[in-house]
Amino acid sequence: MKLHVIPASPNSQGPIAVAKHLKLDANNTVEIVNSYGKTRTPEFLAINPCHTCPTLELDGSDGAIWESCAIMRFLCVNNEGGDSIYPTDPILRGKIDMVMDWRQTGLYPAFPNIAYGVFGYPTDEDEAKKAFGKIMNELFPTLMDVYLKDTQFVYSDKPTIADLSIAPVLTFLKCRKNFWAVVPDKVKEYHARVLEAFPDAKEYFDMTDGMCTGFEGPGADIEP
Ligand SMILES: N[C@@H](CCC(=O)N[C@@H](CS)C(=O)NCC(=O)O)C(=O)O
Repeated sequence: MKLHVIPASPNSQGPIAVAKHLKLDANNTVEIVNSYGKTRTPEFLAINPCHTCPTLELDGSDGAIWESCAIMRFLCVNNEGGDSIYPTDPILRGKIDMVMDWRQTGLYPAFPNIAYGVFGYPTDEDEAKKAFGKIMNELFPTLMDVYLKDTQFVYSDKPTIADLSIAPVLTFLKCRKNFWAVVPDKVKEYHARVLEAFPDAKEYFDMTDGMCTGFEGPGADIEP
C-alpha cells in the first residue's frame, strides 16, 4: 500500500505516526509517499477525487481510503499491534471514535484561519482571533476537563489514535506566537507528551514545528 502524505501537514502526521509505530514502512507493508503539490494531478484524482492527503492507496484494484482518522483506524484494525493504540474495549473504543469525530468537526475547523498562512494561503485575522477565542473558551476546556480529566491521554493512560488526531494540529498555534503564549500549560504538556510518545515520526512533527515557530508572515504577531 502507498500512504500519500503532505509531510508538514498535521492531517498526514497521525497516519504517518501509526504506520511507523506499527513498523509498516519498515516491513514494506506501507510505503510513505510525499505527494505535496501533486494532489490535483489526473493521476492523484484517479486515486482520490477529493484530492486530499493523507490517502492510503490500497494494493491491486482495491481502491483507496482517505480521511486521516479513517486511515488510522484501518491501519490499526488490520495490522498486528494496532490494538495497543486503538484499544478493543468497546466503551473506550467508542470514546476514542467520538473524540476523533470531535477533532474533525469541532477542533480542526478552528485552525485554517489561524495557521494556513504557513502554507502561503491568505488568512483573515479577525476570523483567526474569533477561532482562537473558541479554542480557548470552548474546545480546550472540553479537551482538558473532559477528555483529559483523569488521564494523561484522551480517556486513557496510554496514547491512542485519538491523541494522534489532536496533538499534531496543536503545533499550528505556534505560528501566532502571542496565541501560543497563552495556551494553558496543561495543553502544552499534553501536546509534548503525545508527540514524544511517537518518536519515529519526530522528523515530521519537527517540520511543522519549524515552519510555525519560524513564521514571520502576515499576522504572526497579532494579539489574541
Ligand atoms: N479531513 C481531511 C483533511 C485533509 C486535507 O485537508 N488535506 C489537505 C492538506 S492539510 C490537502 O491534502 N490539500 C491538498 C488539496 O486539497 O489539493 C483529513 O483529515 O484527512
